[in-house]
Amino acid sequence: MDEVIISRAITESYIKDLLEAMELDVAIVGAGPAGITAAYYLAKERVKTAIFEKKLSIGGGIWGGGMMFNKIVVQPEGKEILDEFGVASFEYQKGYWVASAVELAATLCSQAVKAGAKIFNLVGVEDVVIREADRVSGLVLNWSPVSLANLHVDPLAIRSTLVIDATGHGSEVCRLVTEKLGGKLRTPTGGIVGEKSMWAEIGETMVPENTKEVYPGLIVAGMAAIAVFGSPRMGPIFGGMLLSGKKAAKLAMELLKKQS
Ligand code: 48F
Repeated sequence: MDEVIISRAITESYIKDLLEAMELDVAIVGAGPAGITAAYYLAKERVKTAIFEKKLSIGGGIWGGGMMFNKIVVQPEGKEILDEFGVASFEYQKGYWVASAVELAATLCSQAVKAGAKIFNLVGVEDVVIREADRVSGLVLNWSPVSLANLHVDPLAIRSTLVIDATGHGSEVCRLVTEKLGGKLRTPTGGIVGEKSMWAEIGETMVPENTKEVYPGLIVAGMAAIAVFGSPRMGPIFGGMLLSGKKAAKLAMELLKKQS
């Protein structure tokens, strides 16, 4: 085996994927449960999609389950998605299904990639590209070690018809739009309302409900949608995240159809 051939194989195939990802239908920011589920449903329908994840690992808050007990709970609607992905679960009590956080994270990731989604880990989104009518039209990317080491390195950009903010509690893309552009989101205040304290029942209902196009070209999903619309957090019940990812994909496909 030749070291240089190994190195060429890695760099050439990575660059090929990156070049392909420079013009996307849907760019997803954040590889938590909402982002990966959205990528899976989009890729399954042959929509050109990629996820940019700033961390080394894929799966966001799934791995830690509840307070590092690596199990997660879903409600019956969420259980249907677990079944679709082939994630094992058991009914703990009527309406409460338990699954392994490790199996969920690994399976979501595997199924999304097999469906055709590209995942770029260690890549942080530090800004958006903006076009006429203040439409989000792409992402500004940099290696996350660049920001961790506080290095002065300019980013690169990709174009995308739609962007999904699936960055979790920080709702980072929406925050960029409000703070940098002074953009008005389609929320009651026009800004990020801010996540409320825990109420699992309401929080779970509101995750898919809040999954909307919140600014032209920008859909918000998962915990980011809770923060943006000011709903309560729900803790380690994950069905709402999966349903939100599925809804974000459906909404993106409807918007893409309208544009074509
Ligand atoms: O936090 P995260 O898992 O978001 P989610 O999909 O799911 C929320 C649940 O995990 C949990 C919960 C369930 O009840 O409350 O919190 O809404 O995943 C978000 C991912 O986005 C990445 C971050 O590292 C994480 O993996 N991320 C955040 N900001 C950026 C980013 C950024 N600027 N660029 C790239 N990735």
